[in-house]
Amino acid sequence: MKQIIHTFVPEADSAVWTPVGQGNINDTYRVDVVLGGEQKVILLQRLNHLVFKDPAQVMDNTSRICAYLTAQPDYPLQVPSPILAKDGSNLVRDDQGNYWRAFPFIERSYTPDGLVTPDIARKAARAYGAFARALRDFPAATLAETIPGFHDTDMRWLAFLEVIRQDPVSRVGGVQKEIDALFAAKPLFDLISRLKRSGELPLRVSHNDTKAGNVLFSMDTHEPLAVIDLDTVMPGTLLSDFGDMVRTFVPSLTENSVDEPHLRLDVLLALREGFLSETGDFITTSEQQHLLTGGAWIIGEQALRFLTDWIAGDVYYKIGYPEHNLVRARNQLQLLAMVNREL
Ligand code: GN1
Ligand code: MG
Repeated sequence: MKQIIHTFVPEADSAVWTPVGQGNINDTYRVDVVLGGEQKVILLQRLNHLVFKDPAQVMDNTSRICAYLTAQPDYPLQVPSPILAKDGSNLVRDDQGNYWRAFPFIERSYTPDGLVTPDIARKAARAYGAFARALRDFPAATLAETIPGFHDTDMRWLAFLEVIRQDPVSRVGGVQKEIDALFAAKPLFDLISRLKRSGELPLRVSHNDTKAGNVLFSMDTHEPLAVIDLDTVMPGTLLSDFGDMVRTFVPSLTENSVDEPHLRLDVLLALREGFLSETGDFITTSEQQHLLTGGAWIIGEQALRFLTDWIAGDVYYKIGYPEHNLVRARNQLQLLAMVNREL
């Protein structure tokens, strides 16, 4: 750790690091360093290169997006651009082959955790909307796909069928009900594919991880300070970003809960209002009309992803206990049923 910290802050006299965040993929640390008597804080992160197979590509996307946002005079949020190592690179490899990058640590900030209020939801959706707005003329197709086929549900469907066929750890027998529920969601996935193919959903810069935890808020004003976690910024559709907000903000319980969540309609309305306040004047009618379909799609796709990982033997998501992926898959399926019933 000391060696890595030193490549990003060569003059550091001493450093203390503490794990932060609850990401399922990367490992994140707050690092407090002392530099000639002065305190400095950076955010150090190990990028999971089993998930992001081309870490340099991730950093290239991130740097381009940060530079573009920084150059937009009316982008209302801070842009935490990567800190360069002493050799000028934005990515450092350690002796074990791990990849590390660093960002400025935004002090007196927090990410909303647990149940967010309609007010926080509205503000977060406005922040993601501002992000989409600032990037609306960015040439989306020139960004790398840091995880190929990330929201290509057709591709994820084929992977699901394949893992069911292989049943590598004999779990298929125990989840027939869940598998059936996903088959029932196939028409929804097909509808999204049709909308993408027809061009009704234009290709846009998409954040792809628009949960509450990826907006930094000020402890003082409780206003958004920055949109963070640009690893999955890729060419995509606007629907998946709104959809992931619906998936993560609207339920009364998190994706890790064993109890049945309910939908909070006041939060849904707040999300819509916040997002459209920034995007309403440039998105297409079809995008507007299908915002809720985006919610159902991303919830269904997340159920598909968790169930695939459960059947595969927990190879992708970090798990906290043996049944974690199954619990998450069931939770998302309950949510999907509720969205279909109530919205
Ligand atoms: C992963 O690591 P985290 O929590 O930011 C995943 C998201 C999922 C989420 C589900 C690169 O995000 O797509 O929606 O878990 N990120 C990746 O909790 O797969
Ligand atoms: Mg993430």
